[in-house]
Amino acid sequence: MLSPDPSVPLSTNVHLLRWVQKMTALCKPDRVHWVDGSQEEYDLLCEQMVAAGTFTRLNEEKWPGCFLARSDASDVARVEDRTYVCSASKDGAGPTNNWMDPFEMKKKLRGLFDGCMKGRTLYVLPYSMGPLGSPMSQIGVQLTDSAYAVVNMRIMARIGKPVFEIIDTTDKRVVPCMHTVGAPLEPGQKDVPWPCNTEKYIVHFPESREIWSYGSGYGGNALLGKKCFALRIASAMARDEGWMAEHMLILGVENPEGQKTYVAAAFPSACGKTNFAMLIPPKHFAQKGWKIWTVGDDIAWLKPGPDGRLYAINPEAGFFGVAPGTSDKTNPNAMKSLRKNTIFTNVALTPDGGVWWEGMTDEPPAHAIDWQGNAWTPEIAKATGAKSSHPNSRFTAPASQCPTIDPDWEKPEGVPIAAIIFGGRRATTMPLVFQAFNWTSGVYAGATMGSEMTAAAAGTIGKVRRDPMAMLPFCGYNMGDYFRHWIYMQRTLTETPRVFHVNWFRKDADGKFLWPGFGENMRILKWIVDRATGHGMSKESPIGWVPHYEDIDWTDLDFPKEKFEELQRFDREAWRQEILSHEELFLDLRSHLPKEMIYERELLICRM
Ligand code: TSX
Ligand code: MN
Repeated sequence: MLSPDPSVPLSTNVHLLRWVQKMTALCKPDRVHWVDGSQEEYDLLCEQMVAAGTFTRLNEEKWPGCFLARSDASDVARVEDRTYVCSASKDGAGPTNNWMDPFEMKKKLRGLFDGCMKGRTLYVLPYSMGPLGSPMSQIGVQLTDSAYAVVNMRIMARIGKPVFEIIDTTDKRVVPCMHTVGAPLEPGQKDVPWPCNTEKYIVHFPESREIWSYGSGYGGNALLGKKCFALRIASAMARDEGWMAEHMLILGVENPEGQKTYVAAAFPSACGKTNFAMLIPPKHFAQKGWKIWTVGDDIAWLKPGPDGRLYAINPEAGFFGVAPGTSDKTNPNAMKSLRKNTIFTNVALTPDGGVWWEGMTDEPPAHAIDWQGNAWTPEIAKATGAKSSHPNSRFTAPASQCPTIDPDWEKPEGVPIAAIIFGGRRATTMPLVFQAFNWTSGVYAGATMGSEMTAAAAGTIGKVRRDPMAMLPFCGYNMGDYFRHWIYMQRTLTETPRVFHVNWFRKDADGKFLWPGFGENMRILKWIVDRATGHGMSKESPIGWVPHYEDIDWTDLDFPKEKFEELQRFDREAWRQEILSHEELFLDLRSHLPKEMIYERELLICRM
């Protein structure tokens, strides 16, 4: 039940109470609201946002419990150039992070936060990343003036009273998270539907384990449990404590005998990570009894278990997925997950009170209201190129609504990981699949992974953007030290996961995709699981173990051997270039690069 007076503290922890008091004095909100996490509270906040024009309630019959939010046109994505890792030394953050002296930054932030919540409500939002009470979970408390952040966090994390109880009854450390949209209201000033500030700061203090976010209400800038905590702060905690915080999906592959093998996979953006996490096996596999179970689609926390294997939890409770391109064809399980109790941001509104986005259906609606609130028709789109939905528009949906959610997805000890998959979007060079020779060569494969830029500025198309382990924007410390931590993890494990690299996006000479992808990826996944469990066959190549044509189950797919050989072809000239560009990455990271990375590169050169 919702408390009649939400200003009454829901915790007795003196440190928490003192901090809230101090931050309230700094931010000067009109009201303080302790978030209990109840359905009534959620409904009330959504109702208030409907009244304020932030939310539109969707058609209750077709989209029960769903809302649409339109953000300010300038507040639509993470802001990497405004994201800081403020470790004690610049070296600690490394060359791939923005850095400022922590004392200077604190001073700057205190100035910005002084009076930043005038006219607004300060919400005290406690959350657990990971299942409540799991030994692998972590607790944060976000102070925010954004009701949008509160209701999204209720889907993405475990929040409210049970978390206050953990804070009050255990000595678990709490990560303090400050968030404001940076738009105080003068007395009598009318609010806008999406308040934000043109000045933005997303700041992490990895030593004191704090997050301060100023000026944005969108996604990763505002839902501080996700990228800020579960990746940037958690990666620094993990380094210190001997575990790993990774930008990875987790899925379980169940074979016809009922045995489940779990894999974790890291891909750069625009590779279809959410689609892969919810993969639907081809008919023949399904009929034989193969099943894919989803544990998570974005973040994995991995820790050595008592048996010396690596165990993973999904620290999140929902999916914050990119809407455009999601359809009953590309990802039916995502579509079923978002049919109810979902918050949509920056997609189009249809006349019947539903939502639509590019790629949702073959046939666009005849009329819609676009993400900026303007009339949109397919004719206007044809003439002007106007998109109905922002390319970074999102759905926030409860993971529990996914038809393939793994029965063990909230197991406190996590699930054992047998294989780690890296990948990228590469038109050339990279084969469909290879298995690294060992843990260290697998770390090398992850460290050097990348994607080709698709629609970037002129001249950059086809250029590989390196994104080590898909962590470039999310590592809370020096990337060179991060590679060392990966290598070091082997010492704490009696069984390391096998490491693989995949590329669903290799093209032929005519620029056509060689591989059908999507559900057909199951065939590759089966080989990966066969290899990781010690059954599958393979042959040696200069870059790793690769399947023979016969090692893949091709039932019901007309995929000739010649085409497979083209997909897997080792192009010596292309690999020369590839290895040279690895050196470019290593030059940037040279001061902290572990020598194993240099040795692996030398070995690769020798095998060529
Ligand atoms: O998500 C994708 N996956 C992984 C699925 C489990 N996508 C979409 C990427 C954008 C987010 C893919 N696109 C995949 C893929 O495996 N492969 C491709 C490339 C591709 C696109 C269209 C076709 C084939 C390949 N169409 C036909 O073959 C008809
Ligand atoms: Mn992500």
